[in-house]
Amino acid sequence: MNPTQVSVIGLGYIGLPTAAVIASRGIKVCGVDVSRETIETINKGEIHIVEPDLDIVVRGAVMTETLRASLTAEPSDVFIVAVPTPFTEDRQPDLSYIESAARGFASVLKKGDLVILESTSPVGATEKLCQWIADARPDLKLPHAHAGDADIAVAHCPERVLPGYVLQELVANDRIIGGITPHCAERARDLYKIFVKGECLLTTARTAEMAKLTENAFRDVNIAFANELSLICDDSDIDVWELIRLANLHPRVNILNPGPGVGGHCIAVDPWFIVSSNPEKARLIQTAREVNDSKPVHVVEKVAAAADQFKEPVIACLGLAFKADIDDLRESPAMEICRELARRDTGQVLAVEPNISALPEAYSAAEFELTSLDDALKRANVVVILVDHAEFRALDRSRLDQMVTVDTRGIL
Ligand code: SAJ
Repeated sequence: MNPTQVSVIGLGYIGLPTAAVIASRGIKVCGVDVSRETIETINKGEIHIVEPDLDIVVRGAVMTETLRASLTAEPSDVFIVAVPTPFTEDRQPDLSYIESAARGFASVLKKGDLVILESTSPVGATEKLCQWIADARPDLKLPHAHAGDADIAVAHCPERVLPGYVLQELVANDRIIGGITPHCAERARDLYKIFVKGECLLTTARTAEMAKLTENAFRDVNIAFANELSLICDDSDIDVWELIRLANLHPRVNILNPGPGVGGHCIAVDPWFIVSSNPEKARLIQTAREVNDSKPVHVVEKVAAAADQFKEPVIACLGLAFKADIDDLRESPAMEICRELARRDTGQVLAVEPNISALPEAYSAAEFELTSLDDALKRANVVVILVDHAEFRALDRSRLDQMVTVDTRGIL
């Protein structure tokens, strides 16, 4: 039987599309967020993030009154938690957003409800979530302590969608569903079956937590390999892009792309959750993180050397987002590089980011100018490709003829 109402806690890059897709299946969805601005935007049928086609789905769901956003949690049959899980300064997982989300909806929980944690989490976080709920609601039996006769079902179902393809992947991807008990996993599967066309694979909460971390650590290690190659090639006067193209012709070799570093809120963060839980054994995973984190410094040095050729260097940095065709600046190496170039006084730094109209507040003190592609190309003598956005891939190469270029994405 379909739930009467689903609540999605956290209306960011994962929560909002999830809420909208469930609402598009005719189920009433209450989206909960701590930001009044986000709530007001969504309730107008608009969105606060860039994700292809999401605006259409949200507008449709709000107009048909299946989706509503609110600052406070309401009674529902299902609560999906999709809040951030950053790390602290010493690279330990920070679960405070999950804890405060749990305290926020615990008061409206009733017997028979299902709670799903979608946020990427270190192993053991779903059990902690159970305990936070139990602390707030001693009248309810949670499955970590009452396997046989729990009042609430709790499961971890990590999100696995790729920014830029979220709406397709939410429906098409297989889902790993880890229950605190097998019954919890079955309850969560019934929910996902409403909108997921991929397979729903049931396991324990701990395995599901580790599976998500493993997927992102796998990608991080592979990108680190490509980034390490790019550093070696720079020293050996070899074109890394040509090298990788040739090596990838081998039937069992598939090297990823080097870049300016690894950004985003997932791959640059999640491997640390494995490292922090077992630093002695997670040696390769830690080294990969360090290789990828060191890449922006190498790019800055390369750009500084290029700028040195000019008396008055004007550096156009193309792209600020953490990857192509999105607006997300979180942990973006491009942003880090622009800021460092400006900080070092390497020259005048112009940044071009076609997916944003202004720098978000957190970056408003940045010492560089945000401008259009046309303006930047008119003024610059050094051009740095930091993101392979469609606008830059389509650039007429002859416009760069008179300039020194540093291409971190291999698009020129
Ligand atoms: N990058 C490279 N070279 C590559 C591929 C990526 O430098 O060959 C860089 C990107 O430019 C970006 C970073 O890595 O800065 C991460 O980009 P991504 O496209 O690899 O991944 P995300 O962070 O957008 O999404 C990942 C996905 N995980 C995997 O592919 C294993 C996605 O499926 C997850 O849902 C998401 O993390 C998440 O939320 O965890």
